[in-house]
Amino acid sequence: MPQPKPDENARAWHASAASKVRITGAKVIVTCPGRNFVTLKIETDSGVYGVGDATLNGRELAVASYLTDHVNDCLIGRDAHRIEDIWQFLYRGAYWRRGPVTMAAIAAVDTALWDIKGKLAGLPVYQLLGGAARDGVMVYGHANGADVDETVANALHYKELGYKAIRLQSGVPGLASTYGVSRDRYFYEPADARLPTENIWSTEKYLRSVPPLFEAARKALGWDVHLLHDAHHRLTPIEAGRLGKELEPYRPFWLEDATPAENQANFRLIRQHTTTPLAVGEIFNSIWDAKQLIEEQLIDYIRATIVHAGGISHLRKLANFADLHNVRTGCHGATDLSPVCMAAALHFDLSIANFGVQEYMRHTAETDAVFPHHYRFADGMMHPGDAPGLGVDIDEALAAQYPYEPASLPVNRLEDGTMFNW
Ligand code: GCO
Ligand code: MG
Repeated sequence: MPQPKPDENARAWHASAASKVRITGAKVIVTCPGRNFVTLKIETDSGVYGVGDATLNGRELAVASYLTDHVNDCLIGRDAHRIEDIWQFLYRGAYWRRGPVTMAAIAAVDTALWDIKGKLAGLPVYQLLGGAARDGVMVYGHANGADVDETVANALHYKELGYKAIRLQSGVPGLASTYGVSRDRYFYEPADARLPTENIWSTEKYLRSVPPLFEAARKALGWDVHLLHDAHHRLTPIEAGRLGKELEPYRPFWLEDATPAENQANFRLIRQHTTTPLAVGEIFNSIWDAKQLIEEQLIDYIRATIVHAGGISHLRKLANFADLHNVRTGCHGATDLSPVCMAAALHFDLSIANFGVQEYMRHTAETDAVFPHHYRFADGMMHPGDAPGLGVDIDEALAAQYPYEPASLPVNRLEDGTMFNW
């Protein structure tokens, strides 16, 4: 066989340009069907388009502007197939790396491009990611209530619905309001007012309230269901160590966000005192936020998610790194992450080796109508469905009927007025 001459090689290589799918448009859609969502829609000359979630709770318009003012024009003319190249262009090319606004914007582009690639291939995205590594995705639901009895009654209801994993959050005696405790059984929405509401917090009262909640829950629910709890960054490491130790007899699946994690070494102290599994990372936006936590095996579950941590591409990298260190995933899935993120998360969860659990809070009927989707829930498990791409869409005409409404997350003060963690 004669070797091809260099110029023939070059021609063959350039011929692949014919398979390019050019991006012809990118637009941001902001809608508020009960709460604000930011969606990026990328269009191509093939007629196929893709969608990506860009919602950053309470800071929605910052990401919308980042995309509209700094990203969308750069996408026009690029080959939509080159997901990694576009990711690197937006990450390295920005000079200003990381941060929730930048990474949510990159996530939206990345997610929309995976959607496009799936639609062009005629395959659901999980097939492009290596195929299903399990039959379905175990999700946890939120049982909460004003007191222990109400929380346990709600947990029983979730068990009847088939949930295999349930998060327990209860009102704290002596405190007027508690994070994670909603007015509605299914729809928890922390962004509750135009400007931040100021709540009062007492760690002492809280710490007294959690072990009795778990004791009552185990009595009522038995041992065949996973129980989870979120401390929402309210504890010091030593307080978290104590709570973890006190919960050990009830075998919690995890204690979430025990302490703030800017200082990753915080978790060493917690680990020295308890074998309760630890989860953290819903506010992380990059693999670098979790490097030490993972390398030193200071956590058991990483909660970073598609929309806030650079999309499917970056989250896969993070999950693969975590897998080397026995850390599993437990992606954030509160209602402020749109159904577009939920769909992407389910494709990701289904395909990775070290999946742990997926948070699932049902969206309102208004939100579901704006974002028609193929994912489904049955017996405590979810599946993204087999539609090509992500299997989720945005009804733009309906979205336009719900204009943006400013809304903020509350803030917290200690009983003496000291500003505290939300
Ligand atoms: C969770 C989270 C939420 C967040 C909310 C903030 O575990 O689901 O802690 O309750 O507070 O998503 O945007
Ligand atoms: Mg949380």
